[in-house]
Amino acid sequence: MHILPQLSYAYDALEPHIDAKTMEIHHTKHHQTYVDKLNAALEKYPDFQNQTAEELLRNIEQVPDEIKKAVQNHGGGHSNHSIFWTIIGPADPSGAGTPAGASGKLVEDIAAKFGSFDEFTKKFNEVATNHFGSGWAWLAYGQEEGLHIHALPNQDSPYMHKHVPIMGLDVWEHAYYLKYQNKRPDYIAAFWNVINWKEVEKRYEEAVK
Ligand code: MN3
Repeated sequence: MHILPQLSYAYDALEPHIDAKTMEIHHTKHHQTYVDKLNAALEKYPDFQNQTAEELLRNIEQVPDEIKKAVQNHGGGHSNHSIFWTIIGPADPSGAGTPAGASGKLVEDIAAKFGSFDEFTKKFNEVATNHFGSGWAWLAYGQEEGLHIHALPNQDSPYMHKHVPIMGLDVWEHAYYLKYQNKRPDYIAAFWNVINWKEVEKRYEEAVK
């Protein structure tokens, strides 16, 4: 049984950047629905019930055809949101969570790959802004291409493409519409204030091991 993970902070902890109501609905309604529909899809397939969402997605070609699309959508939704809640969080008052305060491999490799941290944020914002319709913008790691930025539609997971999601931004309207309405770029700009860089860095270090 897949279960909804708890957040390590309150729904209002990301105010004013992401509002409490959006956080609550996003977590308790949207994410819960992905969890429920993933469990429902796996009901008749006990052999697949003990795999994590990440394992199911990494080996999506082994998932039976009858439930492949459901696992892609709802397993992807469960995995993506589970990551998202950990890579955002309340701002660290010491500044240690900001990229400026980070001295690790991720910041160095971002600069090496994208030219500078500013170039990286610019590229990420462009990809997130220009993605048409629902989906996610990802900073992902692949063994061949290293760090890269790309958007994926709907709840498609980087794991399905043999990439490790390092940092992602949900650009479905449900992630921002209450506060930002049609102004997706304002939501994207606000996102940079709530990134938990320690967690992002940890994910990258795990990925490159
Ligand atoms: Mn969402």
